[in-house]
Amino acid sequence: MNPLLDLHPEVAEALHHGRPVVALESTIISHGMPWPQNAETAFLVEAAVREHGAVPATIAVIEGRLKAGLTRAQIESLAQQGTAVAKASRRDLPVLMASGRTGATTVAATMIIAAMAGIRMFATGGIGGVHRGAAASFDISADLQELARTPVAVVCAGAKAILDLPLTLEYLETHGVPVLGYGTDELPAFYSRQSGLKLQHRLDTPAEVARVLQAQWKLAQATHGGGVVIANPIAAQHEIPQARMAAYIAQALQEAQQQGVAGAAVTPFLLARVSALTGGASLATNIQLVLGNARLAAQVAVQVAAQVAAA
Ligand code: PSU
Ligand code: MN
Repeated sequence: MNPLLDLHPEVAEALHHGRPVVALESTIISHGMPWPQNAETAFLVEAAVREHGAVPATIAVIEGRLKAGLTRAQIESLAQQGTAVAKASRRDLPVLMASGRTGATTVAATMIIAAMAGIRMFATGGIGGVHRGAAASFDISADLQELARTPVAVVCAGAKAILDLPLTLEYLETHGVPVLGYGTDELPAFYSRQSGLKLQHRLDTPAEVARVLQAQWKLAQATHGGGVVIANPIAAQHEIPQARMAAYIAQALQEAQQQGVAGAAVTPFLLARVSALTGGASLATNIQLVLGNARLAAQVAVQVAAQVAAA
């Protein structure tokens, strides 16, 4: 076992027996949602993974240790401390490890720890991406670079609508990251089912997705290839159509600019502002889309395990 890593006993046992495991991130808990909805959501997401036949492994850095699988108390503490916990992306990991500090892991850092643990499926809300105005700010999430190099499949509701979605897709294409539409021909826009951006690949069942992942992992081994994005639109009854979101997003972006919000603070600021501007509607949608992604990730993980066992 990797000496940097602590596996929760239930996660270790499942991995040892080739049973399905789904990784979950913790930035969404500490920085993506307010207390107490963040703790409630984290527990609901773990329950959704279990209901669909997989073991959840929520990932974080706790007092300098890389953790795959957290206790209830650890999740609760990350939720309660909120933004007092460091937001940990790839660049932050060695500093947190060396200083024994705690960090909530982004998609990028969660992928790294999942890969170290041998977990290939990961569910989140939305991946980071190319920010609007990136030509001037250079603000491109490290999530995209991680998807290019680390072989983990990320189920998400597309990229957050606060981003530049066309440029995010271009970046993923350049870096050879497959983006699979699940039951859709276009990239979902997080709160909304549609973005108007066509995808090249559509799959309609967990078994089909699992077969593509198996192929990608073989390729990744031979070519040092990276991850896969599984883009799963929010259920229709929970979506906020793009036209309604556009004005709120524009206002949140303007406020961020006026207040000089930059760097890692941008994404949490925008999510919180959009939530306030929509009177909490975007938070309810955010919770539902994470749950939907957790269910699909578990279903795909179950299919992967079955296909491996049958091979
Ligand atoms: N999706 C959400 N809520 C979040 C995030 C994504 O629904 O809080 C977080 C993820 O952890 C993602 C991060 O990795 O935002 C991206 O931040 P940045 O743009 O600074 O890379
Ligand atoms: Mn950024």
